[in-house]
Amino acid sequence: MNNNDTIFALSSGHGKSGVAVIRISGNDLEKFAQRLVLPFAGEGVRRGTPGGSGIVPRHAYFTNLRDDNGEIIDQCVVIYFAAPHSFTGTDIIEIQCHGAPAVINKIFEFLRGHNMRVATPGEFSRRAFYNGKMDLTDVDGLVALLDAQTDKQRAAALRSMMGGDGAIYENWRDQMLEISAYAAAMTDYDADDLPPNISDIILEHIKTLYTAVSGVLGNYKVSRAIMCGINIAIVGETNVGKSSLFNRIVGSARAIVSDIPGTTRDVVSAQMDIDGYMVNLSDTAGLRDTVDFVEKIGIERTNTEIANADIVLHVIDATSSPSLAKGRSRAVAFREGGWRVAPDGVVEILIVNKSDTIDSRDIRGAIYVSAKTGAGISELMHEIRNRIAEITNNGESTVMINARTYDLLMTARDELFAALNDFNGDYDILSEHVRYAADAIGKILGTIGTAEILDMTFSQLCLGK
Ligand SMILES: Nc1nc2c(ncn2[C@@H]2O[C@H](COP(=O)(O)OP(=O)(O)O)[C@@H](O)[C@H]2O)c(=O)[nH]1
Ligand SMILES: [Mg+2]
Repeated sequence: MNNNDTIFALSSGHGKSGVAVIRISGNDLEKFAQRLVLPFAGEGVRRGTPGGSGIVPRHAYFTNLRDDNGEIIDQCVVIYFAAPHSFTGTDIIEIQCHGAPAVINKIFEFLRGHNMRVATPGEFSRRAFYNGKMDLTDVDGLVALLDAQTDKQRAAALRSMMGGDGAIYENWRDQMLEISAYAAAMTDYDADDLPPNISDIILEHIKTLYTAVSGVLGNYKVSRAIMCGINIAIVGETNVGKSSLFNRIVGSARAIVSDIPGTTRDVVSAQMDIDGYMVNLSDTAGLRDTVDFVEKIGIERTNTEIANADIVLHVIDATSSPSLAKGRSRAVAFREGGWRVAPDGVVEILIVNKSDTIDSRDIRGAIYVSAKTGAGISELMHEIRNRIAEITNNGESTVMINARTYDLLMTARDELFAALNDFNGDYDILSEHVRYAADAIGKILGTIGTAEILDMTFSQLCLGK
């Protein structure tokens, strides 16, 4: 891969569409851009050439795009972006053509004939990164934005892509480097020549940074819930109506509904958008003692689902007295351990299903629904919405954290902790710890980077990005 190559890619989606966008990135594209829009003999550029002979950057030219034999390939809009004012920081030409595969292929063939090659996935962003147009948190944001399915995902990704997260990290890193350098320099001075409370000042500053890093790490669960989705598992004994409830909630018949106990042996899940949040709802195998091998696997999976759940919908059967008794004692346990939060911290909503068959509503804190008639479902949805709002801090914006940044933040936090905790008057050691913390933050930004991290980040991008 050569950074001086002229590369091109289809930046819009594949398949038939009204308009397709082909992007070209290279070092000196002005002449070629002119070649695309300037008139052939006897033919003016149809619109938009504001006098003069040179091509005007960032100006939309409507043109008959011709191949080298003078044949018209398509009518296109061509825009030229001069370096460094482009997405990649290189010269860029954007061709907006009709979105037919035949047109796109023909333009590709034409570009290849001009010594250009197809870009690898993420190569445009890689150039933007190397040219200082984006840091790695911006690229992470872009990756997440292209994957965004819900409004909250879009908003969080966009903030990261537009440099919101990068600015926070940049600020921390600058402070850390400054402290580290200052501490290192102190060993050159006599204690008498330094301000008397200098160690307090430095330690206080490190403590502030430690608190800030810890705070962002504390939001990891929120960030994960927004970006990966909130996991909601429907659990309960067999035949209580879990699959029926799942179908009610999803609004489509994706789960198997039957009155033979143990029908739902595997985990069935659906993704939904609730208030802009991505929700992964899963229907699980009923929890009961069984000798059936396949069902046992299903139950094991159910337990995994519960372990990964942010919210558990615990379903009780109104037609079964043992089930109701269980619900009653569960409700009491909740009230003792904190309202509707199970002892292990997972939010649990207690649901009495088949309420169409009974009149009493005596389990305090339970939501009575009927998957059959739909009664109580809107109340349940309201409850789910409230719990989601709690889990996500009401959608308050937080730094977007992924697995990569999480590990590096942990390293930074641990180094700052060590700097504070191990301090025995040796400023060299303190300086080292803070320096390592700064390096970890530098890796988040990509200021300090290994080829593997870069490859992993950019390879998540599609062609044309
Ligand atoms: N009367 C009544 N029957 C229900 C209701 N929900 C489910 N059922 C019935 O209960 C049986 C078990 O339902 P299913 O959803 O397969 O339960 P699961 O084993 O917990 O997934 C089926 O015969 C359903 O028709 C309900 O709200 N009211
Ligand atoms: Mg089922």
